[in-house]
Amino acid sequence: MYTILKKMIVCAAAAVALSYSPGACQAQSRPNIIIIYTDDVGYGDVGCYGATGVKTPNIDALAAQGLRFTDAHCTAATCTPSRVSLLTGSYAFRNKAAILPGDAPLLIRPGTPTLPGMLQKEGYKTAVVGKWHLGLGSGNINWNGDISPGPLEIGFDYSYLLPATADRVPTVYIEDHRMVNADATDPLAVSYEKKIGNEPTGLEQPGLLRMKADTQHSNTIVNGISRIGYQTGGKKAWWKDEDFAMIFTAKAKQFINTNKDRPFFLYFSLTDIHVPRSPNPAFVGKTAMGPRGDAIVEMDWCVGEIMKEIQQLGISKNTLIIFSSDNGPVLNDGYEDLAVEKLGSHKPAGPFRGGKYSAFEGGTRVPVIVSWPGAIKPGASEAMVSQVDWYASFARLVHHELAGNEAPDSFDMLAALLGTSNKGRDTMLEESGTLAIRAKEWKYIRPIAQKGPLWMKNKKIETGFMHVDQLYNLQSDKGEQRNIANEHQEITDALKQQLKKAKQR
Ligand code: NG6
Ligand code: CA
Repeated sequence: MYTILKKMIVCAAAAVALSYSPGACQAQSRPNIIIIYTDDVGYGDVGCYGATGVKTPNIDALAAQGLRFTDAHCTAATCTPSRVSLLTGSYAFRNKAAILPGDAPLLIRPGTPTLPGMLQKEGYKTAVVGKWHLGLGSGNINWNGDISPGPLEIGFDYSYLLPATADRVPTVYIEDHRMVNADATDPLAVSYEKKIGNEPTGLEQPGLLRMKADTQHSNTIVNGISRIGYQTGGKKAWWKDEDFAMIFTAKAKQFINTNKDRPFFLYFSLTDIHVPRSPNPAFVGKTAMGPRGDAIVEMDWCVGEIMKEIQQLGISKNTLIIFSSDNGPVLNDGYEDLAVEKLGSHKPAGPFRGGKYSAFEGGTRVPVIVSWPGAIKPGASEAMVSQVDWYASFARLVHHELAGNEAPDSFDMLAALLGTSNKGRDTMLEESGTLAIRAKEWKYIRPIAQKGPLWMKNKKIETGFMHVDQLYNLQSDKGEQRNIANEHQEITDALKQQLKKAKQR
């Protein structure tokens, strides 16, 4: 009874939002869903969020036809944890998810409820194209054989992946269970422990490099760029970084095209603007900010291509696109590519303090734009929303009732995401090297055991990690400049307790 009632309410709400007749609700309220998930794009890196050093006309157009969120967050200040939360509706610290090496086993084990799996059950065709960074296989992976379990075992019907990060081996594409362009006579091997094979490394032969790198990024050289980790063999499969945007966009478009007549879910996970930044020649020199700025232009192009495809196929009104990023911005993340020198007055984190890796807002406050022409009234929203809620919100959208063990940290925020309500979360956790909790205008950052590092010297990022309590009022102090934990001891204590409770749940 409750389920039927809930469905009727959802249907009525959707009908109001969509101006569709209730009879048409079932079909129309199950739009295609495309998540465009960018890598390391900061709040201030996008035109409609105030970027000054680069133009992003396509993303701005998406925002102009949709809803632009000003207090939206990924769950963590680094990639793997944010992705775990997005795909499982669970905070990543619950299973200690951290940045993975390129040969790590699949982190989300088969059987775990996932967002794509839920949509698949509800009749959606599902795909992931682009950066994965959630591990593959079960340990000791044979890159030349069946690479499994992977996305296909946790809810995706199709996958075309960059397995970890652009700066980590293996530097090959994986399509479904197979390495693309595998060559039986030249098998690929990967190691994160020691050098294998005879390929030159950045440390040994810096003269072969087109970008200087730090020690961690100075292992096997691929395409003139040294990476984290060692690999040998499989040479026909090695990627060229300049092709990423074209290849991933083509694969994404192909999937959209094939599935245009049925509900589909595409997790389009761009590697832009993560290091090493090596955009296609079509975008080189498009900004005065060097490769980092040009990578933003490339990323914006990818968004435009997807929008164009949707329009040309005539499925705009039945397609919800949600654009965001997996963590805050970073300039030098291991390579010298002039990101620091050519920044000018551009502010990658916008008005917020810190960036990638930080407990400050710059770590997790990211652009979030939701577009669904005809269903969402264009505008901006101040609702506090988190990517961990996309699971439960999309479940509501497709009338899926969550089981007890499904998406445990995910709240239904569909009304906020569609703009029919301004109400976001009451509280929300932000994960970095520590944990923070937000409640309305307040933010409490939990102390770390040891002093510092407050400042990541090589990256010039303020981590926000302190050995004392931190409390900020984001309404009067957006930039988290004044720690008022001692002045407001009762709020500090209350938030500390709430954080503890949320963590234990
Ligand atoms: C870090 C790398 C950094 C980047 C990051 C992952 C070092 C010193 N730094 O460990 O360059 O690859 O991992 O970025 O190795 S993320 O966006 O995928 O989280
Ligand atoms: Ca990232």
